[in-house]
Amino acid sequence: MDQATSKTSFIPTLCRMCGDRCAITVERDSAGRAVSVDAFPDHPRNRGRICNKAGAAIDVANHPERILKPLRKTDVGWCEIELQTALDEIAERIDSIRERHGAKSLAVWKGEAVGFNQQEGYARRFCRALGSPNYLSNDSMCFCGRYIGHSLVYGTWPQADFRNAQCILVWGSNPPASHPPINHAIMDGCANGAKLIVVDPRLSTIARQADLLVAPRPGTDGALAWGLINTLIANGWYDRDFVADQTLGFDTLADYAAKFTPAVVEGETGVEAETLQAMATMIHQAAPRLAQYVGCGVELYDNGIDTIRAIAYLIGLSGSLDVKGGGFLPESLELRSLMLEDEIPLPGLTRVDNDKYPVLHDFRGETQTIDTMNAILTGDPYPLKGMILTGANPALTNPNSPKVERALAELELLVVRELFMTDTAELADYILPAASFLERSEVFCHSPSQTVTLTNRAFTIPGVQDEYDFWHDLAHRLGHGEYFPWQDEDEVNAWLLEPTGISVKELARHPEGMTYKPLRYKKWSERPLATPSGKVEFASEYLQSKGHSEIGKYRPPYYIATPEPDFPFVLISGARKAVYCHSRGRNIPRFLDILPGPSVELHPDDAVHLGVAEGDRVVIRSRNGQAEFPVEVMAANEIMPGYVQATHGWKAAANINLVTFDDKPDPISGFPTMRGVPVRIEKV
Ligand SMILES: Nc1nc2c(c(=O)[nH]1)N[C@H]1C(S)=C(S)[C@@H](COP(=O)(O)OP(=O)(O)OC[C@H]3O[C@@H](n4cnc5c(=O)[nH]c(N)nc54)[C@H](O)[C@@H]3O)O[C@H]1N2
Ligand SMILES: Nc1nc2c(c(=O)[nH]1)N[C@H]1C(S)=C(S)[C@@H](COP(=O)(O)OP(=O)(O)OC[C@H]3O[C@@H](n4cnc5c(=O)[nH]c(N)nc54)[C@H](O)[C@@H]3O)O[C@H]1N2
Ligand code: SF4
Ligand SMILES: [Mo]
Repeated sequence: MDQATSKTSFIPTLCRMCGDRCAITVERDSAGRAVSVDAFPDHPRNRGRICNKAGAAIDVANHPERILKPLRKTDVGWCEIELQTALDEIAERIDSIRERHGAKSLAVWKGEAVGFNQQEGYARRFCRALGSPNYLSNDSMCFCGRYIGHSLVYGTWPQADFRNAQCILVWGSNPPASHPPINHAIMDGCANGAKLIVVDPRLSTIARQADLLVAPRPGTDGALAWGLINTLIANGWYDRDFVADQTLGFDTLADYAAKFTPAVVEGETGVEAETLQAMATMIHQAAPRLAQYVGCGVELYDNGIDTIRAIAYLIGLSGSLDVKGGGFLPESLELRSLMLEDEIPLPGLTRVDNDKYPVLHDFRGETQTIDTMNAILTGDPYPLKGMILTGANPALTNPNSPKVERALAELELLVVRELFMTDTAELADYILPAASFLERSEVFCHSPSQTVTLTNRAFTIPGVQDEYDFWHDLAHRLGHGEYFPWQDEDEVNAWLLEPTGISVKELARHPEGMTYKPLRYKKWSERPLATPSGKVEFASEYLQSKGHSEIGKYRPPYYIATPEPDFPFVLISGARKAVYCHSRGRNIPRFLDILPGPSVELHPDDAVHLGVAEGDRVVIRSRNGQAEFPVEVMAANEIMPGYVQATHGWKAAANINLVTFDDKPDPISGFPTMRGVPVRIEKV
């Protein structure tokens, strides 16, 4: 590491061991090495608290297995090459593919680990500059479902104002493991008097804290949400003025909801009438101070978007849109955009997913990764030949891993930017050493608090490029230098900030973040929402025009609609644990101390029937494939009989995505069925 100084220094920045971006301080020793991480005392995101993953940023940065030299695959294995040579060769091969197959035959894939906004912006910008419509990301199965589901109704995703709420309603999320700062906000809200309702088929950590725990059968939350809508409307427990003035489609909503009587809801979800009534009563009593949060627990079913739409309606009905303690509509900072969507519109270019998901494309401008795998293998609708992938490990994280591996191996050119040798990197033609988040500097907006913060580079390693330097150098080699005119990320930061009136210098003086706009509520009374009509759209003509139902109707999830008798159990995959992020961190000793290995969670009755005890190995088999896990026998109230849970990200036989499949997607977003997978459990 360079930047050696004579003394120890402390660099404030934002953590990115997960996406939550808590404010931290990194201690750098006199040799320029990052040696410890502590909480930055005063930032609205985390208010001086960090989780047990943050400290491991140091272990990642200084890890002995880090890739520090570019690697080229040869017949006899990996061979180290110079960075400039690697970039020259990659550029030549991209050029050759582009000449033979056109720019659209190239794709860029950005994963969860590099983050969103600015880092995503570089990847998107490069892809556009190249002239390809095929920008791919982990958002093919994360976040977009919730973003689209809410945006269809409100124009954006309202942010739950937990601390000022009177009722907090959490669906399919376990923030103590997945979003510690959100958990702190929820706990603060509860300490301030809010009641907490958690909807989760498992007794998760947050579910244990709930005043009311609601456990529907997995994938049936839509029916529960419609039951609530029906109860609220039937009792007159909704905000009539808000509904009359600000919404469209209430009658359609009310007509459809009427079907969801308590008996129908119970039949579909298993949630009893009294629980439904208690939930509706708590929502009514708290309204409009209802802070609702939807996690990725409901997103990865084949009915995900419509479920999320149905849940989202509760914000409008309770009149909690953009009120204190409700669903806040953040205002953004007018940063410049890196996207190049206006400059390079790419008219007439079909995406390699055959434009199958126009709603995903309209809202997110990305190609569905699931269909991209098929396109690579079949050449339909056209051949995809080259890919640059950064910050992702889809060989473990996308469903149907064997197919993902086959597809990525089929590419004529795969370039992977990585810190470590991963299952995906193994498939590459070139692996380029990537900077960790401590080696980058970017402008970051935290929208719920409307603050902007500059992240600071804690150190750099010679020869290890940050994301910007990489895209810059490659773009210049390919004749697109005009789109990457800035020398480094510091210059990008200045350019992005220019229209805002906030300078980099000023921002650097405020590691606690600068408020860019004071929080204001009920902005819908002054200006239209970002929906086509400017109103809250309970019914969406736009969605109807794309061939979908105008309201978020309930469809039972795949495993209920299409039972597979040979696979009597139902797998819910991916519940987050307090350490690890997806496939990351399995080489970090302090994480392995906390959670040494994978497990599949089983109900005790199921364990008895299967004749297995704690620690026994079982095979989890679906019609797609199989994985092998040690058993974790849960308490009877922790998981429903007949359902099993296994977290993703483990390698080899414990990769649960050997079991998940990719052929039953949500029809609106293309999100795969990562939960609600029919499986069989067999003792090894
Ligand atoms: N430590 C750690 N933190 C992370 C991550 C990580 O890998 N590790 N990943 C990050 C990322 S990218 C994401 S997207 C978030 C995701 O984090 P969350 O949004 O919190 O989602 P999950 O942890 O996947 O699932 C939360 C809960 O959903 C429940 N669930 C499953 N099916 C259903 C259902 O049908 N209905 C309901 N109501 N609940 C259901 C599960 O039982 C589980 O308890 O976490 C982020 N934070
Ligand atoms: N079965 C199942 N599968 C799931 C899920 C589930 O719930 N169930 N959840 C899904 C969700 S929500 C998501 S978001 C995806 C995430 O899936 P991915 O986007 O594949 O994320 P990771 O597995 O974290 O892979 C990130 C890779 O980037 C590398 N890396 C770390 N830091 C950096 C960096 O700074 N720069 C670069 N260039 N690389 C870096 C890491 O070493 C790691 O190999 O997984 C999904 N997969
Ligand atoms: S929750 Fe933990 S890992 Fe995530 S950003 Fe905050 S401190 Fe880092
Ligand atoms: Mo995610």
